[in-house]
Amino acid sequence: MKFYDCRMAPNPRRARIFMAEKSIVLPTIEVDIVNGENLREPFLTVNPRGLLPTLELDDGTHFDEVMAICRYLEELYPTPALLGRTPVERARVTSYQRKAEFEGMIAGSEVFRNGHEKFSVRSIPGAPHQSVPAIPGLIARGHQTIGRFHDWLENTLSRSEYLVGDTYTMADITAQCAIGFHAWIKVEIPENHAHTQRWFRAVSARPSAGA
Ligand SMILES: N[C@@H](CCC(=O)N[C@@H](CS)C(=O)NCC(=O)O)C(=O)O
Repeated sequence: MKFYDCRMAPNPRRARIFMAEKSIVLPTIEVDIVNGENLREPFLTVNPRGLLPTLELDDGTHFDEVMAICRYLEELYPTPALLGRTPVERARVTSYQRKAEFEGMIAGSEVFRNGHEKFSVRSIPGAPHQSVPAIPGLIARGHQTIGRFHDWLENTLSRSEYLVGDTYTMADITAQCAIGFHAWIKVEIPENHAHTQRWFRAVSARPSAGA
């Protein structure tokens, strides 16, 4: 297997933390998004969507999407389980991971890309041949969605150590990467969200956070 990565980008980081938690070490190819390496050959042959991260299997199969990569790796390396240990836990991890992805990661991307001149004609990542121009109104919507994300985190973390009970899971990974990404748009965890602050200190202290 080979892992196509971009060190500075938030979505590849989700997969890197997941792999670090499981001590999975894969040959890695760095693709420079800032200089548009993902939007030209040879990378477009690997992933015509132009998106990172991407996983390549030994038989040449490629796929992208963080959750597809993590689900595949969870089957090959089940311990520690990061997608849930029981049917109920798996359902909750799926649900909470998706909330963190949608209201944290994607809302951050909405704010960042619709307000940055570099993305004025390419507000949606990847796919150079299917560019979507920026829509400035989405910046305000993104900020409101991040507000909901913060409230949901605080409420959930007031009841448990991690997002899904007492075990660190993929839901935490996506949420912590979303908060890290929000630094790019100068958005922080609200000061009075003590449960989220406590949780963020703990997840950031895990060795995998530096992956
Ligand atoms: N939903 C995708 C998101 C992937 C994504 O947006 N990746 C960004 C890096 S964080 C990217 O490839 N950007 C390329 C670009 O901006 O052209 C996933 O979960 O893998």
